[in-house]
Amino acid sequence: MLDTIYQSIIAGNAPKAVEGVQQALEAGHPPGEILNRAMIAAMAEVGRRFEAQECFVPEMLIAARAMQEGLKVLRPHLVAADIKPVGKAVLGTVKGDLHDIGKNLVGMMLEGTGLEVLDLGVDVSPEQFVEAVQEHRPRFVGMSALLTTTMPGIRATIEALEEAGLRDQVTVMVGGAPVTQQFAEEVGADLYAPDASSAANRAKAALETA
Ligand code: B1M
Repeated sequence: MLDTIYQSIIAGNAPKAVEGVQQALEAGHPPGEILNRAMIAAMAEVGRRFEAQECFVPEMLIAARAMQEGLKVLRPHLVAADIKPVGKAVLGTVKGDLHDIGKNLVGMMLEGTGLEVLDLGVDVSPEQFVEAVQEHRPRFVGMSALLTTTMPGIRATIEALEEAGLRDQVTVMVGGAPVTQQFAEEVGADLYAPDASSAANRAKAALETA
């Protein structure tokens, strides 16, 4: 069953991926297992094939769409429904970067900790992050970058928050495939997380020590 989801995502077959997720949930597979063992594993395989030039951008795009459709079904099962917001998080993929699958997962997992997540989407400029912080006064600002060329957007956003006098009021969390703990420290982020579940755990820990 998990293999059906895995193969459907790689093949970019969204209806079959959705059906697979529904069936796996009905069969009692834990949502985290469906996510990690079938869905994230499929995207990792798509990435490997792309690197090996065994598939190209269109295939990557339809695989991503199948993953997103499957995630819509899985989402309510990943997010605990009855948790009241313990604070707000503004989240976005940095300027010039259109990758949002990982960011969306991080958003869902943060919601699972009880945070209210304000998702600014993709291609978010430093100015848009600053405006959102001014408007919503969140506890966390989360930035995702998937391209080495867009990683400088994280530093630029932290600098823009400093210039606006907002840096001390927020906990900045960063992540994305090319982002590392070392990079996070270099640009002055508060938290780095390698994946969505550790993003949630680190946000939770930060809330508990506040
Ligand atoms: Co793109 N792409 N892509 N792509 N793409 C990568 C990132 C790449 C590594 C593929 C490769 O070459 N092997 C490569 C980047 C190389 C580099 O910079 N080093 C690449 C490239 C080159 C490109 C284009 C330039 C291709 C082109 O047009 N020639 C182009 C750029 C477009 C742009 O953004 N301006 C492009 C386009 C695309 C698509 C649009 C086709 C599609 C994105 C669709 C979408 O997101 N809606 C796409 C995809 C799907 C990928 C790969 C295959 C998969 C990314 C993904 O969704 N992974 C990717 C290869 C790979 O990563 N192996 C690749 C699954 C997701 C669950 O993982 O996003 O890493 P990830 O998120 C994780 C963690 O990183 C972390 O938690 C998440 C969940 O566990 N995390 C955070 C993420 N954000 C976080 C934030 C946090 C904390 C943790 O705190 C706030």
